Amino acid sequence: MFRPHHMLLVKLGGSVITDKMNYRVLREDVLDRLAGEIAGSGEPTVVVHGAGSFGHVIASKHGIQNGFRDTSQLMGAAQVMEDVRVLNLAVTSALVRSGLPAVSLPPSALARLSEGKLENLDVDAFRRYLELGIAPVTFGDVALDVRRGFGICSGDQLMEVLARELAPARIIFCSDVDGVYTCDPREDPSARMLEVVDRSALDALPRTQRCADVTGSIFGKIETMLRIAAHGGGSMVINGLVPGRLAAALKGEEVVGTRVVV
Ligand code: IP8
Repeated sequence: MFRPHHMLLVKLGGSVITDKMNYRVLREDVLDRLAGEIAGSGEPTVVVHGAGSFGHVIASKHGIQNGFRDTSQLMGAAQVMEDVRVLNLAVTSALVRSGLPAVSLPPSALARLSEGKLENLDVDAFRRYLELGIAPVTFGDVALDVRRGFGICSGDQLMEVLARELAPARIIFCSDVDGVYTCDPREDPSARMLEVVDRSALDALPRTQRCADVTGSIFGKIETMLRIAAHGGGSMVINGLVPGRLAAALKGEEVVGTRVVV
């Protein structure tokens, strides 16, 4: 039975489940392990995943995030929708193989944007599948935009709306690093991980990071997490590449990572 206060909300970042450097390359071993950790929690869960190399390159090449301008974008939009569906099927299948009944709920069909902002999502469908004991799986996708024709609905926008509407007990973002750092740990060895980030800690971070994503940098992600926290949902960024960390975080154990609080 669906008990909202036990419900878990997990984002599998595109950088964790895909090889971000190579178009449409899945990290199958990582995905299978994370699916097992999610299935092992035994609690009702909504899974959101990013697009990684299945979405960002082609979306950016065709400017899908800026809306419909001309027909030359249409094949690009269709290609991105196809590619993220391929990724989504891999995620959903991995969950089902791990013993968790799961269903795909694609934003291209169930969401409406307005000027790039997620305004409308069929949250009732998520609730009803959860009540049945089937885990909804949604993802960064192309979606209809009532002002711009189409746009990009990111996994983080979905996290924000689902966190607000479903009030999960735990909200976990899986990244490919341990948490939020003072600067990019891959480029600067003096980078320090922050255990807690609030508004003032975010404002103190140097804004130097480059970003290839059409949906924004780590700063945009933290802004989203701060809005989630303002609605009463503390969330955490953890490293999904470390075996067992997601499983422990889902159980509410103390794990290495960054908590985002108001
Ligand atoms: O990876 C972006 O979603 P994200 C979706 O969650 C596309 O930022 C299609 C680029």
